Amino acid sequence: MLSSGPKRVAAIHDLSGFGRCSLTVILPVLSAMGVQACPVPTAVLSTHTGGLGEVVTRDLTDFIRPCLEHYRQLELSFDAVYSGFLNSEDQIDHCLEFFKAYPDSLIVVDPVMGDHGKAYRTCTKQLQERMSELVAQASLITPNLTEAAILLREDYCYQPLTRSQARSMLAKLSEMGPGMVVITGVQLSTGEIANLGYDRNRNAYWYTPCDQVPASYPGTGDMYASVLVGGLLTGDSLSVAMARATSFLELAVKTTFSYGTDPRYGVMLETALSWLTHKEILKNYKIL
Ligand code: PXL
Repeated sequence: MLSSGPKRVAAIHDLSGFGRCSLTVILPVLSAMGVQACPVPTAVLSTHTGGLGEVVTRDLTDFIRPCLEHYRQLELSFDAVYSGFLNSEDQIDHCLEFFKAYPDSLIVVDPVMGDHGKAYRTCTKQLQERMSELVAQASLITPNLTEAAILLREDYCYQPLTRSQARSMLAKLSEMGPGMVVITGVQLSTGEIANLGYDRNRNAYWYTPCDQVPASYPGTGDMYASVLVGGLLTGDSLSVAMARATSFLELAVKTTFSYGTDPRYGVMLETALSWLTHKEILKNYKIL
């Protein structure tokens, strides 16, 4: 059978002009992987909110519903609907409408709420509480450890996780709805920092260890999740998509660190992007 062409994703995220996060990294990553990304911006910001001063913001809550209506009129289909940073509680309802409109698509929820044990200042308690409604509809979620704790209504764990604690956290998140769960940036008691994955259909647990540098960059979660989405839509299994995303982030982060740039400016996506056009299968995952 002839291919129907590139897969198409509706990407519901904010557009932060400077600082390399959200749509400014998600669009190039998906394009480089041969996937068509259609942005549905939730807000426009001058920069991300991670320490670059007073951010200029325009909320786009009232854009999402008419945007979906237009796509419906056009009878557009999407292979995936992928949500991330939301700017208001009402945007939860609008994402739910998007998900409902495309029941056969891969629903990916990156529950962007915080990092390093703390919620972002834009992420209200109400938004945190309602994020589980999106998670319940998702095929795949990609929280970091902070967001996983918020979703599970647990305290953030500063101690390294044992393998059985890691597996239990993945399984509990999966019980909230999604068949695939990936948790990023987890310190394991083996001494490794890793991304963890669970595929409920197969009852399989994976992890992909990664080298760390002593710096933290915004937008890495967005890059990681978009490589996962691109991989899954172009034939990767979950563990191979995780290996691809982890290797790419390692390359981008280590390259950036070597230049000693201001971490708030994000990772040098531009220098790393061409690596994503390689199609070889990666297998540097381990069984958790
Ligand atoms: O990368 C997550 C993210 C997305 N959007 C905005 C942010 C952040 C993280 O700081 O500030 C606006």
